[in-house]
Amino acid sequence: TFNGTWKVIRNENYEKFMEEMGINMVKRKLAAHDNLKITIEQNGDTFHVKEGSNFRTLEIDFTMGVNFDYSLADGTELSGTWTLEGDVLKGNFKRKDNGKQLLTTRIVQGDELIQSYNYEGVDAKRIFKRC
Ligand code: MYR
Repeated sequence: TFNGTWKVIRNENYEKFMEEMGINMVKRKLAAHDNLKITIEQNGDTFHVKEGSNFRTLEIDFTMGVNFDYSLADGTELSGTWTLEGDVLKGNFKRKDNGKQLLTTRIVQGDELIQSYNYEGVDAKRIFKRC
């Protein structure tokens, strides 16, 4: 279900979320239009994700339930896990700089992939369509 290439088509409350994350206004404006594209390849418990945006391209491998490190485009470092619960990918990450939790989920609904984010009580979504 998650497999394929997805491009972001809209955001919900993402600027507020980034503000809560401490990202300055100039970066927020750029990040809201980052043309994020992700390619997901799932093989059982392991995932290979290619990420491309106006900021960078990178590739990550992770296994369900196994801790890994990930850096945001602004350099903020996270560490945590993805787990699959039913049809929902649940990400439980922590910022390394302040120990605060960042929760995220991915779900495929129809022809959309919806990624939700929660940080310090602020929720946001990014909605992707297949390329
Ligand atoms: C992946 O599966 O794409 C790699 C791991 C993603 C980790 C968590 C993503 C949280 C992204 C938060 C964006 C915050 C921007 C302020």
